[in-house]
Amino acid sequence: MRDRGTERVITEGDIDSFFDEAEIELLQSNIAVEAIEFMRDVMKKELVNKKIKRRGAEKLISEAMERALLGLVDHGKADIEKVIKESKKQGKPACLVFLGFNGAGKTTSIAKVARWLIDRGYSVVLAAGDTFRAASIEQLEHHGRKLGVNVIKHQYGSDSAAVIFDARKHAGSKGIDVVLADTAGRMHTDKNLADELKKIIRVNQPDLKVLLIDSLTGNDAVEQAKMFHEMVGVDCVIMAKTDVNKKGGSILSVSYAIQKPILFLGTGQEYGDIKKFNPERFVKDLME
Ligand SMILES: Nc1nc2c(ncn2[C@@H]2O[C@H](COP(=O)(O)OP(=O)(O)O)[C@@H](O)[C@H]2O)c(=O)[nH]1
Ligand SMILES: [Mg+2]
Repeated sequence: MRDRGTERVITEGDIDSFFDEAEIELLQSNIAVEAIEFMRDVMKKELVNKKIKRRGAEKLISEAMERALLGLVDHGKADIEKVIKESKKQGKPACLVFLGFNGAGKTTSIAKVARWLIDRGYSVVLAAGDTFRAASIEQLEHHGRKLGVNVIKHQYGSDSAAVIFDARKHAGSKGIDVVLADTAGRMHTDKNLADELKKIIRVNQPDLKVLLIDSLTGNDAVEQAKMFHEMVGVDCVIMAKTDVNKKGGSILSVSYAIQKPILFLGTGQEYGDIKKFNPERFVKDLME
């Protein structure tokens, strides 16, 4: 920094050397390289040529850092209740389709979201749209029984789009507010997954496409999010298993990569283990 008596002027080099020092720590907490570059740019725009007193430097930088982090993750609110109310006005049930790889946490999160909605007075039906994975239908039915909600299912191997269509029809005729639809999540290379998901979306025109990301995925989380987003367009994200992986970086990176809000964080295996995501609070906690 150039000295001007007790005042200094912040240079680009100051920000660069700050990031050179912080980069490893940021990467280790799973913040993706492109997200770090975004933060570097935001901080340069805010701070370069600012005059500061020697004492105030740290506070100024940490405040700019906080705003840069918020910029990564603040992509509006995914307001699930608003979506439901708008569907209701149009006289139809809201349809939420859950997407993500096997093991990401789709089925568990559907059960948690169902409970969350029931607690808020909404009626729910589940659609067993994962007709591929062994025991997936039974797993959903198990949750349905425990939660006291109906599960609409066909046979294994049947057309997932049709199962979800039936669940919507069922909900429409019974005046049920929300359809939560499970889907299959086979691996990357399986082209059929893309075809199947595209068909589900085309046939059912869901109100929210909710992507499930396993927090434990680490850096691959960003690639997964981009892949699903390119495939069908994701509206919002649930990050599961944040109780197991305390690093918040992949949450920021995923949200930044597809410029979509985080809806919930999964925080455990029980139905109550789901938390509405609050960007401001999240960034404040991260800075501590
Ligand atoms: N600790 C923890 N485990 C979770 C969470 N969400 C899901 N799981 C577990 O992750 C595993 C896979 O979840 P599942 O819902 O079957 O994933 P799916 O294949 O995407 O449907 C199960 O053992 C779940 O209990 C979470 O937020 N925290
Ligand atoms: Mg499942």
